[in-house]
Amino acid sequence: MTLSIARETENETDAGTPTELTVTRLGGRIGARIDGVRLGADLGDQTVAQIRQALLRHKVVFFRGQGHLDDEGQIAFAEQLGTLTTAHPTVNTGSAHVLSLAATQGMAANSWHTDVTFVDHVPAISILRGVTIPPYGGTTNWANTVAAYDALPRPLKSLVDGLWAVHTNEYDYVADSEDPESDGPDRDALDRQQFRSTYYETEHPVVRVHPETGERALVLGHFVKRFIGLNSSESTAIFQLLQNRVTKLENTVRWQWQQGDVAMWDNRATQHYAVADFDNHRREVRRVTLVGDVPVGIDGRESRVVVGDSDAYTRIDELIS
Ligand SMILES: O=C(O)CCC(=O)C(=O)O
Ligand SMILES: [Fe+2]
Repeated sequence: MTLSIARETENETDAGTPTELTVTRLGGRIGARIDGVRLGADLGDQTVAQIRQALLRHKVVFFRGQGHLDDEGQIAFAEQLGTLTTAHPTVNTGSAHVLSLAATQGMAANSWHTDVTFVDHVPAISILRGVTIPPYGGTTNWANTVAAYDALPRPLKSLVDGLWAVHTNEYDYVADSEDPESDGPDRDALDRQQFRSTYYETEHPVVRVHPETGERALVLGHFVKRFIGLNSSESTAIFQLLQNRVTKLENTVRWQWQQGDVAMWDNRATQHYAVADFDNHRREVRRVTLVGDVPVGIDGRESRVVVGDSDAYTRIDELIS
């Protein structure tokens, strides 16, 4: 099958015709805005292929003006790109597939992470819809973990190429908090308890080979507990060193949300961080995720579950039956 290539512009002067999908780069290493498409069901194979191609290339893509979408529309769009996971392995969202992240007092996602890396089938793609956007702040940042790997000097590549990490959902929310004493309003505390209600632990290679592009990406983020074979102080030092590489500003893009925006990221090639700088304003974004492959390291070895059965989350039973 031949795919028609989405027209790509380096700047916003080349707007294209209204019906034509255009991809406008937002930075040298990550991020593009896609215009000219109204998201929803029945986009057609060609449009879906163009969106996927832009996503694989730019790692995170943004769509403005999708305020017509409700949960069903978001799901219908997502299903054209893959199989939906359930909303979350542990958090009861009241919805089969949609995870609502609503906050008036900061949020739990203001720390660099890749979504749900504590299971083996790490989601491939996350699609986030801006429902209620505060008057200021509340931006989200993404970092390109393929570019971060590529930019490593040879000695650091040698270090990570054979390194494995243990990921768990026992993420320490107060570890990086500006005010750990006052952290944890009741609602948040409840969410965190639920987040950890079932314990998951999975070993992933620190460098995975992307199943669609063949690129090498770093698999890190805040669910990393330690590195296999290193003690905790060595783990902390190496983790910090590598995270500093991933989150270098040149490697990131920052999105200023408007209501009705949709952000879609390749969760196999990015980390992200939502900035909790919107005071007591309301902010709600809603997320769906698509089932991903089990990561594979450079030597062909697959990630390994240590604790927890996430088959219901990744709906593996339904996929193979
Ligand atoms: O609130 C946001 O912008 C992002 C939250 C997040 O980490 C996610 O949706 O996976
Ligand atoms: Fe996230």
